[in-house]
Amino acid sequence: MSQYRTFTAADAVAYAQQFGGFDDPTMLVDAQEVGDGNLNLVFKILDPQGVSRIIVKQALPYVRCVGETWPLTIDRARLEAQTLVAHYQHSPQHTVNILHYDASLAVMVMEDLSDHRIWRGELVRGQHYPQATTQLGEYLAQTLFHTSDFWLHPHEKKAQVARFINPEMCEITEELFFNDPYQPHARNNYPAALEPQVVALRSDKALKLAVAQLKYRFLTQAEALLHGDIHSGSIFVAEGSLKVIDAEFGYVGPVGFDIGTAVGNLLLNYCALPGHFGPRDADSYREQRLEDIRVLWLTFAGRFSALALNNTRDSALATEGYVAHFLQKVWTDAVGFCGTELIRRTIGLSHVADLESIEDKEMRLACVGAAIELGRFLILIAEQIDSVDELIARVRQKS
Ligand code: SR1
Ligand code: MG
Repeated sequence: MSQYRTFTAADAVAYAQQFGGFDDPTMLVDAQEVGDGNLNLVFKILDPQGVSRIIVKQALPYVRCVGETWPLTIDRARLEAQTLVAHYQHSPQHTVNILHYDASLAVMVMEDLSDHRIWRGELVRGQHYPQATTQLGEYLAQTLFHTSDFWLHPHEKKAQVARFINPEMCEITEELFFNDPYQPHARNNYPAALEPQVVALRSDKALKLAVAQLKYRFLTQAEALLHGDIHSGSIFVAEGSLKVIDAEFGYVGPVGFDIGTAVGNLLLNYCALPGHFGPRDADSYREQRLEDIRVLWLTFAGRFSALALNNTRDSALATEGYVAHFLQKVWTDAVGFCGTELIRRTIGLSHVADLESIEDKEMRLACVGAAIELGRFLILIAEQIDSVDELIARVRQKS
């Protein structure tokens, strides 16, 4: 921490010149700060033609979207870099390449993805990337399998748990996902017109019991090295390509959390689509989103299962039927966690552009209300939804 200073654009250029791995570092001449997330500084490092060549990212010692009143560990930069490096080992096609990181400056240098676009923006514009969900399912299967007890030696697995202990970032998730939306809290943020719906959530005992069970799993189930925040804003897409970024919430937790977050963000988009395309024209986009969810889960489950059936070294875990049993539990968790993502992104601190960018106020209200209701419904019936087709049928029935 002693060395830490907040980078200026000039610092970022100098750092990229030193650690960017360019034969001629003098070609890096300028920097543009483009961070639009909740937490960090992100600099595009430009050549003399103004073309972005490489990225320098630095963790600020506080939550950027709130300010210095909410201090936050800069060790998250180390955790982010190490999680991405670990994931890159298992899924190089779909993980951003970290070229260098320095824990004391909380800074990392990574490949430039300017030829890609953030998936969330594309989903909002109705742009379909046919391979994105297969690629995301593949990324999740490779990274989660190879960091789980199905693959790692038990000593290695426990060393991994220790290396990725991430208490401050986990605390954010623990509070924003599982506590804030279900109680009055200054961080909550929702339209006054939805107060009756929010009050109803707070007094729904069955819902709060189900959320408590999900939180307990998030707190205790050290299953695999999660990305920890795999929403559509943490994913870049281009034609035929998908790259995951932003893993500062990485820790060893329940596999269903990553799946549920990914599915939850597709469902947030599903809920928002009528606000962008009108109720009737939204139908075909919405069907596409449901198909995305189907492909995502089936790709993940199929690949994870094949990897586990062929590569599990532990004889007990290799018992016939255990992988299928494990994946069934992952699925149930995922449906529940997905519900909590829908609720925390509508009632809690951190919202999504899918809903926020709906121009018509009444329509926006209707879409946000539908997302809250769908989230509540999924948390309550997660145990009864035993397949992705059942999930899709229930979502259609609800909307
Ligand atoms: C205080 S951080 C709020 C949210 O932003 C990040 O992207 C995570 O999703 C976190 O929950
Ligand atoms: Mg992020």
